[in-house]
Amino acid sequence: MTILQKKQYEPLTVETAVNLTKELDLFPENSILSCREIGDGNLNYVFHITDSINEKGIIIKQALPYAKVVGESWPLTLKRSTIETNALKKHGEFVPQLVPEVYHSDEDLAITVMEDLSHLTIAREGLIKGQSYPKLSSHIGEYIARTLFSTSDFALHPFEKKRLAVEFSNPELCKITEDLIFTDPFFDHETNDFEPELREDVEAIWKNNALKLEAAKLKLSFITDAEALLHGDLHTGSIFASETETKVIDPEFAFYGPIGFDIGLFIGNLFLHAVSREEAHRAVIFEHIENTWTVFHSVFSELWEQSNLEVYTKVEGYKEYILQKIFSDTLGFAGCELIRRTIGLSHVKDLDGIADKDKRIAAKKQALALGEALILNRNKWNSLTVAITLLGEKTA
Ligand code: SR1
Ligand code: MG
Repeated sequence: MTILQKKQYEPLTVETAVNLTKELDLFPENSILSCREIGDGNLNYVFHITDSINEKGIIIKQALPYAKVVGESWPLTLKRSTIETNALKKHGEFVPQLVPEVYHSDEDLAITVMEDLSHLTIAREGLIKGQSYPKLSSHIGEYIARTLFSTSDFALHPFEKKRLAVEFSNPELCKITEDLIFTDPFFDHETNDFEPELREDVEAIWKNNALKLEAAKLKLSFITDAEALLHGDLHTGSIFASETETKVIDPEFAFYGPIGFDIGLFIGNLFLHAVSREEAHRAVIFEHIENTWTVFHSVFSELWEQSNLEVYTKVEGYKEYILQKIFSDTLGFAGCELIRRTIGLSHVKDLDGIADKDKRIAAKKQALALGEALILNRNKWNSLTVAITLLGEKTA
């Protein structure tokens, strides 16, 4: 196979992925390798290569030069593969236990070769099946706090922070977010996708100037607040989990942005999952939502106390001001995620998978109403309990 020598991009197949693995010497000589393409995301190929002799596996993720979800008419930079590799490595410096290990990467082939996580399940899939992940919110709260605090101006020398901000400049992927999360769902745009039964609610959003004004402010914050190296797409499909373990994958949208964006996306996806459940089975998800913020707040505060780089971290009231800004951003970004996953491009299985049409529409209406409330009240609400109460009682 010539792929490695030529270093010329071409999409891998199951055969060339195995050949590449052999060239890279990633398995012992006596290995018998097999390979499956298992990518079910919107953008990339994911090859799972296993060795039946030594019972080991690896993952090769390859970026395609277009968005798989739409097709070749939507070209997309291959540089996102390098961003993903480097973000996994950078975040791995702070939370090695919560991200996959990277074994190899190749910028020309747009591949990242990493740890096999097939003993875990994608959190979204597991939650839909009713699986409980007792550690999920504690792990994600810790992941967010450690990766974001440690890459912020509170922890880094300003030269290093700005060097990283340049390294992780990710305009094309950010543009997807700017369009699909912050713009298109709030206007009558061709990318939107919703059932006719939701048209009245959707048109009310398009006509709601107060809501659109807040969405505009959130979009501006996403574009301009270079606070920390975000994951950038932290939904429950970007997380592998078991009862005891959590691994965050897929940081191809990583860039320097507002800290509340990662928390908001995660919490927003938990809300999307909560509304897909019967009320009686929501309590465990509500606990995860509140616990995410509690753990984030506690670990971030602990790191803040230890920080000695930014002199203002010692000034009374500054930490509270920063955490209040992050909380308000979190609510707003969660609200945008609820709306875009319901009526924009790229839905979530939690809602689209509800077979009963009336129940599906009811859940989607609840997601839209909650999304609006989160955006509009983000500067008034000082806890997540108010948002949770909007969805009903906290029953078991
Ligand atoms: C065209 S990409 C659509 C969505 O998939 C990714 O996971 C991001 O969430 C993006 O917005
Ligand atoms: Mg992804």
